[in-house]
Amino acid sequence: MKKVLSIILGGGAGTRLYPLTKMRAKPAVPLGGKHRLIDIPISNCINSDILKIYVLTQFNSASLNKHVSQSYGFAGFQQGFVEILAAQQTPENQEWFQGTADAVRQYIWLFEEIDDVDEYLILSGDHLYRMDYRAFVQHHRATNADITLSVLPIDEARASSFGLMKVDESGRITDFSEKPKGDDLKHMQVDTSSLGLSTDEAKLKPFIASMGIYLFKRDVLIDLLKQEPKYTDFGKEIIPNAAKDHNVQAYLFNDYWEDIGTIEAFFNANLALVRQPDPPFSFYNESAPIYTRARYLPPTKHLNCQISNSMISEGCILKECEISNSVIGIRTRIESGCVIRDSLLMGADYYQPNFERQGSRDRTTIPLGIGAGSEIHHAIIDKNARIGCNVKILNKDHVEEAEREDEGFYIRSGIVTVIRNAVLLDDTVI
Ligand code: ADQ
Ligand code: ADP
Repeated sequence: MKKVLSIILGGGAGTRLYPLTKMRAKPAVPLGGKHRLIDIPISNCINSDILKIYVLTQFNSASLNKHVSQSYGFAGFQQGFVEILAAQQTPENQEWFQGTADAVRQYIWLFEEIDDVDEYLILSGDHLYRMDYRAFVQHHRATNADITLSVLPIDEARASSFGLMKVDESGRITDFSEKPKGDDLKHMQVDTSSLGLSTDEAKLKPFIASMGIYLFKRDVLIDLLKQEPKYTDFGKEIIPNAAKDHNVQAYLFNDYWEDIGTIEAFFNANLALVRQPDPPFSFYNESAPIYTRARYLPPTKHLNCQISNSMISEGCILKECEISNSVIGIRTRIESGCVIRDSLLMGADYYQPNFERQGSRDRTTIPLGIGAGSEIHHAIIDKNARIGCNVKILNKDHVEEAEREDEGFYIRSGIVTVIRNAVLLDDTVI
């Protein structure tokens, strides 16, 4: 695995996860209470012995740099590194990354310079899954592939959001179509029992989808990016064209994998962590842990709370509240009489001194956390939010989409998302 260099696509404009990406790069979006999105692919790499890792991001953010430098020092890992590469303007290039392939192309001069690399592993920064890339790399080498895609069978309802393909008996991809619709979608339907699915499973999932995870032979990636400078995207251009005249192989990954690049998918994946009895993804796996920054936070205090089916991160102070089916992030403070249901609270980046929490209450002095008597249902509360007393976040009018940035929140797919650092005054009702 020493000969594999990993390149993580950390995000474009970040519109689909907005407003979580309002004040941070996408890889720094908090996940599951104490992690961040970028911890997933980096941990999968480390657990697969792939220790040379670059993260490409459209813009740099203090929280991303701090998180990566403080989490992945790699003192104990020989020759390993995790480095962030942000899009930058140069005399030759006046533009930001135009797409996934363009992002890689703009730094190809750097990737070429890394000695002793046989393959480039391209990963996405917004997927939730646990994968041992070693089996994937071995499959690529065994089939002498130019490119290998990690793939999974998928149902018709979701098929058109993915790159779909046809494969021959040898596993070679003979046709690839990026997010086809209508007749083009029908044309990509296949018998997935050839992948080893049972007849019933194959009926339910008659499409083979790309997970957006690619392994390239070193020279193949360099040549493809240099030959066609106008190809800016892997899924739209590079992969479909390469499938015509290269050995592009499919590697089946039949396990939990979720693209969590939209608010709805992100929210559902977070809440799925507390699903009973079998959550589809678990952070509780000692053989392949998901790493993050060590923060040395104190344990959480529960003062007469009723908590069910929830994950409570470290360093919280929870007073006489009711929490169910929720994920509660680090340093969250919840005051008396609150009810939190089916929600994701991201917590806070810092503690507020007690003298600041007390005293007269106006817009600027509402303390961090959730004020007494508040009720939150089916919502995301981003970090450092200050929710007043008796606030109700229920989406009472069943709004699907709303942009109320000046009032501190968005509604996307019916999920209220309170923006980072937002202040909601006492008695606000959403
Ligand atoms: P999408 O996920 O729709 O489809 P895209 O939006 O290009 O593809 O994103 C792929 C990854 O690259 C994401 O992690 C994204 O954040 C990141 N990214 C996008 N633009 C970037 C940029 N300019 N700079 C850095 N990173 C960027 C892709 C494939 C499909 C496949 C799905 C699986 O194209 O074929 O089925 O992934 O989710
Ligand atoms: P995390 O534990 O989530 O990784 P950090 O400690 O990295 O959080 O802090 C995240 C952000 O919060 C940083 O940008 C940091 O500067 C900011 N921050 C930390 N302490 C304070 C504070 N007391 N007031 C305002 N911002 C703070």
